[in-house]
Amino acid sequence: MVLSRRSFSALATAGALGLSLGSGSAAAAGTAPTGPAPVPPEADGERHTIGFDRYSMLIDGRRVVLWSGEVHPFRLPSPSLWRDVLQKLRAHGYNAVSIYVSWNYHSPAPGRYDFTGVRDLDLFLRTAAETGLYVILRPGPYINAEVDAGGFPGWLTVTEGTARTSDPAYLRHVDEWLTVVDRIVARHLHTDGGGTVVLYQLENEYADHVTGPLGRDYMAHLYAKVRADGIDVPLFHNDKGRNGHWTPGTFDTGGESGRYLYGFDGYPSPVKPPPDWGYFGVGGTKGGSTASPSTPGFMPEFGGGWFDPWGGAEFGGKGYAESARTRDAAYERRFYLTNLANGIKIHNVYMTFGGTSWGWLPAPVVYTSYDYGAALDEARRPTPKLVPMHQIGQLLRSVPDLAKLDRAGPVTGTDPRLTVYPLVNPDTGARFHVVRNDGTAEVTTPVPFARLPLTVPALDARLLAAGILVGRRKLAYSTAQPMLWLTAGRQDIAVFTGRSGEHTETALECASEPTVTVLAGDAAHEYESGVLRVSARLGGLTRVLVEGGGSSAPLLLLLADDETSGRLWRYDTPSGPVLVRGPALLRTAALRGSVVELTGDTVEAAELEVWGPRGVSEVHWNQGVLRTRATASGSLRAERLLPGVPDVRLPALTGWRRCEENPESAAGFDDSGWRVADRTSSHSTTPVPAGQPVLFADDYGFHYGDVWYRGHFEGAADSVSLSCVTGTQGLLMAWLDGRPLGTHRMPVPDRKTVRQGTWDATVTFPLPPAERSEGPRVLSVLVRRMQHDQDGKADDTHKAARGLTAVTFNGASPEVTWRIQGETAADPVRGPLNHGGLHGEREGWHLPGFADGGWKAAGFPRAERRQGVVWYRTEFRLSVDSAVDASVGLTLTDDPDRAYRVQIFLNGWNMGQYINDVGPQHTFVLPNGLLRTRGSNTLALAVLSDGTTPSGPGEVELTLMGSAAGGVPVSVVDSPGRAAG
Ligand code: IPT
Repeated sequence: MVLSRRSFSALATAGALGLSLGSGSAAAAGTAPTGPAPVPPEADGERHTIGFDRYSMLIDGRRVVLWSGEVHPFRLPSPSLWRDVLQKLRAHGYNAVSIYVSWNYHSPAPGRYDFTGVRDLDLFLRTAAETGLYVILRPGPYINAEVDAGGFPGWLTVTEGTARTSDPAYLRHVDEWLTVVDRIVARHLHTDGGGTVVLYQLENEYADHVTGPLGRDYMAHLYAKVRADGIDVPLFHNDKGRNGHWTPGTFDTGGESGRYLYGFDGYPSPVKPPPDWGYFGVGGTKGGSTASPSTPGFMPEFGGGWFDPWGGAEFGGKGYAESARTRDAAYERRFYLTNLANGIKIHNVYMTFGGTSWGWLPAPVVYTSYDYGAALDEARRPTPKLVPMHQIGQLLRSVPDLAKLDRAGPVTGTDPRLTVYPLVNPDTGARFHVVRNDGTAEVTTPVPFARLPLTVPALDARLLAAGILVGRRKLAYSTAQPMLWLTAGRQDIAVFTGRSGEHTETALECASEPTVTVLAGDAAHEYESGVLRVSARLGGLTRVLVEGGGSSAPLLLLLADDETSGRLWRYDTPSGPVLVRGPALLRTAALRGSVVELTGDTVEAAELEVWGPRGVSEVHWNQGVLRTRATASGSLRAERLLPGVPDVRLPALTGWRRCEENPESAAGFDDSGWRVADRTSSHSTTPVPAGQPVLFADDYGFHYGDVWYRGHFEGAADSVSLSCVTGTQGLLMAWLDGRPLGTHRMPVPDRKTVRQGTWDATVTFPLPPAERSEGPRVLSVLVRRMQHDQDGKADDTHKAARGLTAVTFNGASPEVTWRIQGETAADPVRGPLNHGGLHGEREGWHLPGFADGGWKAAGFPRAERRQGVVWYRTEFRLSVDSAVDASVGLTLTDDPDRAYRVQIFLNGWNMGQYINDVGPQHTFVLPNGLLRTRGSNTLALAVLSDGTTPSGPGEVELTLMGSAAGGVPVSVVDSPGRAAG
């Protein structure tokens, strides 16, 4: 008989529990089976039911707690690296990934959609399925997400109709977008085994003031549209807080019920105690499930960090190290365990990998890095924040009792400084306590069931369990947090964790006295009245082997401190689970006969120890055969350490060549090919000034980056007043007949103004007396637009103008003909957000292969005073070992008083904007794939300086942000040069 992967695991599960389940009977009966979680999902071509009840999602009738991390494919423009990030999620215990799809990233113009190359959504969804992760899909149409216009395409900012309402003019565009997205998504739904998409979000944090008909009809329209497109998984919306907005029944779902979930987002302050939104499930009093009693607790976004604004510590921005510090590993334990205690069973951490808002993607409120202080940093490196995620994620996978919890009666006798949430699984009787310390002093407390007291460090939390199965035995209780259990060969293995140095007590029910061997570490044990108590001080890995005592199978008890637990990797293969200890990451494990083939990463030299199914006798690591020996723990252990990562040497950047631009400022520049700015009306929310043409760049099809204006007039004037709207950090610079008039920069926002500012200004430049005589004149203006505002409140704020808005001459009223020039057609490979309208960008100076032979050699640092734009280009070669995953960044540093900014192009890709006197970002990630780690690369820097100070660049160097031996194979991302572009 040939067993499919799924029926094999069902049988294995039934066997492990000593039950006699017929294959598939649990799913068929619609009951929720207990036992270890099923193997990770895959695109298996089989039908699956995806439902839910008030406790959790039910996939094929089986309870699943979704433990998800938010990742934005558009913030990692190198498709090979998607696999790296997704493998890191899976390895660390996540079973799902949540993604936004950003409309603007895929659509350069109405009716034009691109899902190829770095935009290959199909590939991302395939990779997620291959990695064994469920997918939560969030295609907007509005996403917010700190991206330009909250994800709306530039072209949508000039269309009629009120966005985010049922206005038919807007819905026409929305339908076009959803049609193309849904066509791809429909191939990856888990319902028919095409992929692993199990949930789909409509809109995003839709404002409460639109709960009237315009909003309700809009939501109903989206629901109907998505269903009509064949999306048959449950749909949901993310309420901005636990407000009870957009719960089932609040808008028309076409007569369907039970296929729409209520979800709400939470970004609580990390310096206050975690909020109780009330319990989802049975029991509990306030809030919680009262909003939506028949759907499970669902947080589509829970803050795992926070975004950082421009400006450095003295302004709003504190840098991402600060986001990671205030929402550290202990924050995760306190807040996420509280969420679980409140019945949240679909839990998505925003962000888990933040990535990079490259090009003109970032909304004005953020700079290029979107590191977010997330568990995986912008350079894809695991941070210590992954450890609690790993512990909790593995726990949810191993202990299905956690998927159905009711509040239990109160616990008495614990220290009142602790908050205790008692929970019980009504079917299995398993009990859990989430114990949290919101104080700044460590608390040691008696706990009712244990002999040893429990210590909870300051500002920390833990989960205690009693009555769960660990392999073929039952846990009476433990003061250490259970992490996982599995069966490997003839023995069961159970892992418990806690902080290093803690005294823990773990008690197992044993019908008779077992034989106990302490194989490693500091542990003592005693047996009394049917209970074996093992007390251990956590440090490294304590190993206790329990044999006999009424069970046929030995149990290896592993007590791991945090650091060690982060080096324990469970991987479920079709032939059974594998547990690996030692390396920095386990990516995959596969069994071929007696060989277990492992792939993964090391940073330092590391031990390797493997527990696998019966019959495994040989271990391969990253394709190499290891010599191993069998241990008393029932594992195979490599005789030698796995090597760490070899040194990675990066070259100095030399051979720079320099070229000045902005010919547009010169009187004689030929602008006859430019668009005449002669429109008289606009759909913008910014009023068109009386008697003046529309100057808003978007109205002429220029949506991103810099835009030039040339105003031709005759006659004398004393001064000119220029009004512009730019978004934070925008600027305007002007010339009259090639002579600089000056620059106006938006002030660096402070903490208060960063969000509310409209970032408009009017600046008056006196005209030089020599230029006041009659005669043809040209006023040239360059506006660095930052991006469009987001539309978080659904009041069309993304339609605020960008660019010049009005120009008034003083002392004369000449007739002016305005011509405008912004970006050229969207780059067919790099997409619409890659370049703006600088002369160099229009001429391809940023692209590889551009003939810069005529440019002059130049060295850094530089100190020249000039209003305008200067470009620098160089090439560099890398030869990073292909077995090394190096994370490389470009770092710019200079005297912070120098007023200039740099647009950074790597092989033609716009990797972000550096503002020397604003900050805080100095290092820009250059993702592998865009970066040729074995070959030649082109760097181009477009330096914009206002001429008030000497301008750099100062130091420009490559930085190694981290490295690991291992990684994933990386394909070079197509980076066409001038000829092909
Ligand atoms: C929530 C958005 O849904 C999400 O897109 C992102 O912008 C996030 O905030 C902040 O990074 S909105 C919520 C904070 C009101």
